[in-house]
Formats: sequence, structure tokens, C-alpha cells
Amino acid sequence: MQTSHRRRTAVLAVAFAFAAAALSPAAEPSPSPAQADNPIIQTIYTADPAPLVHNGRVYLYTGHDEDGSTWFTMREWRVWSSEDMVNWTDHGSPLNIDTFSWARQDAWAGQAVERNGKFYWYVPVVNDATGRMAIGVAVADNPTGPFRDALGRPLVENGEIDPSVFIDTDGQAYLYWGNPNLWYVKLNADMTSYSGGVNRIPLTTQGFGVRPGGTDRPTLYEEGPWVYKRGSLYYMVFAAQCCSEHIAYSTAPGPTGPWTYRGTVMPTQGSSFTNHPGVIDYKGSSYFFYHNGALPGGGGFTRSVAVERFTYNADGTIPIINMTTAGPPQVGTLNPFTRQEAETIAWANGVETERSSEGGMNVGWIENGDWIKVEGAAFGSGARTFTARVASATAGGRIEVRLDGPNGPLVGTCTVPGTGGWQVWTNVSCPVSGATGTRDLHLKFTGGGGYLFNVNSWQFTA
Ligand code: FUB
Repeated sequence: MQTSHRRRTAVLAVAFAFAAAALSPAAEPSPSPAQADNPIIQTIYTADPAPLVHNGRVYLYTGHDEDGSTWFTMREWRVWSSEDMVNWTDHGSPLNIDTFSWARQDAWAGQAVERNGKFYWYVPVVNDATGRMAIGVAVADNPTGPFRDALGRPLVENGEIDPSVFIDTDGQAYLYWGNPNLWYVKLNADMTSYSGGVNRIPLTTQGFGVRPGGTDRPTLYEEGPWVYKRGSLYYMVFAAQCCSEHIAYSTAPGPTGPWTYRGTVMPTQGSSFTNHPGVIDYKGSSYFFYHNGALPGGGGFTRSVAVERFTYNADGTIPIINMTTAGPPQVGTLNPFTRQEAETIAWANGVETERSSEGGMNVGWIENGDWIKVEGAAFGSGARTFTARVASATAGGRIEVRLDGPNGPLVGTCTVPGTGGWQVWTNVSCPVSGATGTRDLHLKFTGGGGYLFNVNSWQFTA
């Protein structure tokens, strides 16, 4: 797997060589040290967030902007999860263009939902037979997949994009989508068929605001609908007024309208000319997900998903939400005395992730000085040892266990040996002294030149 990175780097080099000189493709993300938590993911570019709360955990479904993209070059979707809104676990890519035998390209903005123990992920892709955008539906038995094509054909196709799925309190499910129009179907209980035909939502200025500039689109509605219900009020949050987009919203007394325009949610910010909303409630707070171009090399085609906490106004309206680098506060703490996946990360500096031979993902492409931050580890009265599951096809290196920052207090150092392969795993342990209270854990990787080792998981003992 390590070689795939080198291959990817080589592909990038070829792409660079062929790129027109006027175009300057973005480099792969390699964020400089920061204590921010936004964007959520630093190891790849992500776009089009679709959060889902399930069994006390937030699952975040995203697209993946390829490194160096100069268009919406997207071949796969990705899944992440968190139970504290700051440390996010990488679940890799359980769905890609090839999952749909009939699809050609464009793994663009989708949304997943759970019904009767199955997870349905609605996504737009180009139908190879027609060359038009169509909506496919994939199904899985758990939120991280693997997902399979539920139908073997599009669920619906009219050349438009960005499906948003919503199950009403009476059990009726709806699928909304559209750019430049806005559509919905009433999904049947199987979630893979619909009744009542394809319905067009009238884009009136009363419903979706007035677009300045007298374009052929009279309303602010552009794309990316996100529909949900709060109390008895239905919300449609959407990307507005291309380009650059901002986020706006409308409300209605029912799932099919009539919609009333309510105003801006997030102004145009963040060096990406698109934006894309996702809204959830989780553990007593409300969260707004979006994307921007905030990572190094970021921009309109190399985007990154971020999140903010917000509070509804007393009358149910949504306040203006601005992009921040801090993101929301941690909900609770992380338990360092249970096995933690190495790919559970608040901030990654220099590393990437890949599929692990032991299941899930591992952290890889570790070079001297790289580090990962795990926020709010609750050490209590103290940790005595640190154990990590590691592999190395080279000579290994060291894991420096530090607190508060990548150069913060050093409380332990584990030596990682060569193990004979990047997926040949062994445990290394070392004594720890001074890790008490709730602290931001930093695992800093040191050693010689080149790639040092991989880390699959870690755990402290009390
Ligand atoms: O990511 C590709 C497209 O860009 C999405 O489908 C739109 O919502 C916009 O974010």
C-alpha cells in the first residue's frame, strides 16, 4: 500500500507536466502546524458534507476532491465519524464510481440515511448510457459500509444533482435534488423506489429569495438542498447565488411547501466558489457543516469540510454562521485507556491514511517531524505506559508522546523497529510519566529519512 502513494505522487507529477502553464494545480494538502480543528480533515481534500447521527455517533459522508483538481474531479465518496465533534475517525471510501456499473464519473454531493437497520446513500453520478447526471442509491448494513448499488440502474434521472433525503415523522420519506431546478419524489418504504412521479418545486422569489443581477435564475436557489424538520417547521437550507455561493434557507409548514425564504445562513466566505450545507442536532447542540478552500493548496476544486456549532434563535430562525478555524468545542473527552484507532485525529500534520490489513484504516506515510493531535484525552490521575500497534518496511523510528502541542511536554518515547513490511504489525510499549488531567495528546513521529513506519492503533494503561 505504501507504494500506491509513490504511484500517486508520480501521477501527480505527470499531471503537472501536462498542465497548461497558466493553470497551477493545487498540491496535495500538507498543513503547517496549527491548533485549529477546522477544516475537519487534513489528510485529503473533502467536499459536500452530509452528516448523519446514528447510535450516539456522528457519521460524516463527504466527496473527495482529487489532489491538483482543476475541475470537480471526484471518483469516490468517504466516511468519517466522531463522538465528540473534534476527533474524527477515518473510515476510508466504502463507495465509489465503480460501485455503480452504469456510472461514468462525477462522485458529487449525496446524503445517507438509516431506515430499518439499513443505510441508504443517494448520490449523483453521470449515467454512462445517457451522459446525463442521474441519482443512484447505494445500500449497506452499517453506516461505514461497504455500500452496494441497490438497483443496478439510476433511481431517477433528469440531468440534475445533489440529492437530499429526509424521512418525516409520519414515516414518509422524500428525496429532493436539483440544479438549476428543484425537485422531489416521495420514496416508498423500501427507499429504492418512489410513487407519485417526479415533482417540481416552484422556484418563486417568495419561496427562495431574489437573485441580484437579473440572471436567468430569478431566485437565490442554486443547488445543494438539505431538508429537515424541527418541531413542526420544515427547513430547506441550500447553496445560493452562484458564484461565489453563500448558504441560505427557506421554511415551510409541510415537506412539500409552500416555502418561504428566510435569509442567509452563511455568507460567501472561505476561498471556494461553491459551498454545501449539512445540519444536525447532536448531544444537545446544533451543528452546521459546510466546505471551503482552507487547506494549503485549497480552492474551488480542492475543498475541505468544516463544522460550526450554532444555536437557533428563539423564533426558530437560523442565525448567521461564520466560518472559523477553531470549530466547535469538544463534547466530552476521549478515553486514552481504551484502544483508539490511529486514524482518530483532531489535526494531522504531514501524514496520510490507507486501508489496514487488520481492518479499518491506518496512519501511514509518516516522515520525520510529522505529528497527529488527539484532542481532550482524559488521563485522570495518570498514565503509566503507552502501547502502539506499528509496522515498518524500513528501519522504523520513534513515537514521541507529547502533551498540549507538537513541541509540548514529552511524557514518553516508544522506539519502533523495522517489522519487515508496511502491513506487518507488532506492538511497541514504553513508560509514560506526567500524563495527567485532560490534555491534547500529540503523537510526534521522529527518525531518519523517508517513510518511517505506520500506526494502526494505540492505548495507554493507567
Ligand atoms: O462537488 C461537486 C458539486 O459542487 C456538488 O454536487 C455541488 O453541490 C457543489 O458543491
